Amino acid sequence: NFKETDDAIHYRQSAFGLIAHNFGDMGAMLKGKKPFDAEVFAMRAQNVAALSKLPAEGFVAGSDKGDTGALAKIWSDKADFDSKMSAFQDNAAKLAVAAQSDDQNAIKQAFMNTGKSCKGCHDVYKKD
Ligand code: ASC
Repeated sequence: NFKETDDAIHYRQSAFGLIAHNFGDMGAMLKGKKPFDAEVFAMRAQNVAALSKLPAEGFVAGSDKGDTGALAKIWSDKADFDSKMSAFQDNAAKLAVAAQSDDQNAIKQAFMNTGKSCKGCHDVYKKD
C-alpha cells in the first residue's frame, strides 16, 4: 500500500541495494578479496534471506515507468517473474542454512545458486 508509484519503486530499489551490499561482501570473502569471517558471512546470509522477501512488494502495477531498470515484461509475464523471485528466496534461505555450517563447498555452491537466481532474473527482466 504505497501512496505513490515512486514510493514502490524506491522501496524495491532500496531492498535490492541492501541485498547487493550484503551479497557483494559475501562474494568478496569467497573470492579471497578479504579474509573469510564465518560469523560475518552467516550474518550477511541471514540478511539476504530476510531481504529477499522485500522487493516483490514494490513491483506494483503501473510501476514500469521512468528510467528504472525494470522491464515491462515483469508485468506481462508476472507469473514467471514471481516464480523466479520465489526461487531466489528459496536459494537465499538455503544459503543462510549452509552459512551456519563449516562446509565450504556447500557454502560456495549455495552462494553460486543464489547468484544464478540474481542473474537469471536480471538477464530477462532488467535493462542493462
Ligand atoms: C551481485 C550483484 C548481482 C549478482 C549477480 C550474480 O553481487 O550485485 O546482481 O551478484 O551479479 O551473478
